[in-house]
Amino acid sequence: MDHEHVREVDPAVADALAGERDRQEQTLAMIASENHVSEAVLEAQGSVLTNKYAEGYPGSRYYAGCEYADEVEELVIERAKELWGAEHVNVQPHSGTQANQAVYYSVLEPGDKILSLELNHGGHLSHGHPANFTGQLYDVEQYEVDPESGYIDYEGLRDTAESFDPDIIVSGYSAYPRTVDWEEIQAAADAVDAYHLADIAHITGLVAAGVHPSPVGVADFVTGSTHKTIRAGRGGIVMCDAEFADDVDAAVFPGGQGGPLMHNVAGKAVGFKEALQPEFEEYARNVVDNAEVLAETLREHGLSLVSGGTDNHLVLADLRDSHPDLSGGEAEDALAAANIVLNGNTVPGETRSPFDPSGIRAGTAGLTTRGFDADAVEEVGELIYRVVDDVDSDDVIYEVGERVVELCEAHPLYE
Ligand code: DSN
Repeated sequence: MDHEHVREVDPAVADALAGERDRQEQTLAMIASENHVSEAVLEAQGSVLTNKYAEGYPGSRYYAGCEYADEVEELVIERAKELWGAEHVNVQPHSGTQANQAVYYSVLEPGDKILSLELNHGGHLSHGHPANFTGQLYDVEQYEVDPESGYIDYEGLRDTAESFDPDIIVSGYSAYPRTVDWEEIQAAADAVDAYHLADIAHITGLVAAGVHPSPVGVADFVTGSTHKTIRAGRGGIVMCDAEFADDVDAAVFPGGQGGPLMHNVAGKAVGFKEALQPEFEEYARNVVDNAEVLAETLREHGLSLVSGGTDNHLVLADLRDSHPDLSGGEAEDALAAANIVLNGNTVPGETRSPFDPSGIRAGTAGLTTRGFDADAVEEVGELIYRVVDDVDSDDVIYEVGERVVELCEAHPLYE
């Protein structure tokens, strides 16, 4: 991975790529939506398939020369069906947001109604935020987490569904640390004759490995991204029952996208093959166990966690109780200076701005890929707390940063 060809043509970009590689090697990737793919996935994504236009679907393309593109796309579809058990899969969405876009486009008209979780409560921009096309094209109402427990307020969701009468209910979240009760949300959708979209972008790998219940076969549509807990490189995916297959396919192409990014589709093929190996289940279990260790360590130091802990790959700490004068943005900056990369995040009942929110969100998918075990994650939790508790101390940031580099060197990424 020395990018010698890039260096020959473009030293500035080669330097940036080398810098990014070093950054990833020497820092802890704890942004809950990030992970590290294998060199095999990197190779597939950097392959000659970037040259190929393959508008259409396997066996029915608009251009000649698609025999290898067909082969790859058919493999991804087959593997995705095996991983998640869906009747129909579209593997062409460029991202999770474009997978969601395809679902909306397949069954909604502009002005139709979406019921989704509020962004500050763990939702996602593409679920109806005013700054996103969904908030502008559709009529959006939102449900929340219970302010006391931090768990989805399923009763409130049902009540809002009854009064709002949505055309689609969106479940699946970006900053929700707990198991989702898909059946409960499906029942709320059934009661008002609405579709149900479960966006499992964050937990795609956990669902594939069976360490989180699956919404496939429960919700009408399931979307995901392929680069988070599933480690198959950048991209999105839509799964649905056979009855929606044609509409979803038409909504992806030609409805919302042109030619698929076939090199990314190849990355999905390789990543999904890796996820079908028995060791992936162990990986996913370790991700969840490590998140629990992280939650416990932060809790022991007195940090308030939204919902009190975690069932999945992420923890969300609300700093307002333990450190009322510290914003999530300040914590993020101090931690980044100490080589721990996570993000400031809004929390339920947010009182600051989204640009400088009250919480921090941390995930364990990347660390687990590097082989961090419970003891190492506990130490990382201690280091996070040291920085959060003393963001103005250059000495603490220096010492923690040095220790993080040692931990990273003991868990190399790309040999
Ligand atoms: N930006 C991603 C996240 O961090 O959750 C979701 O798209």
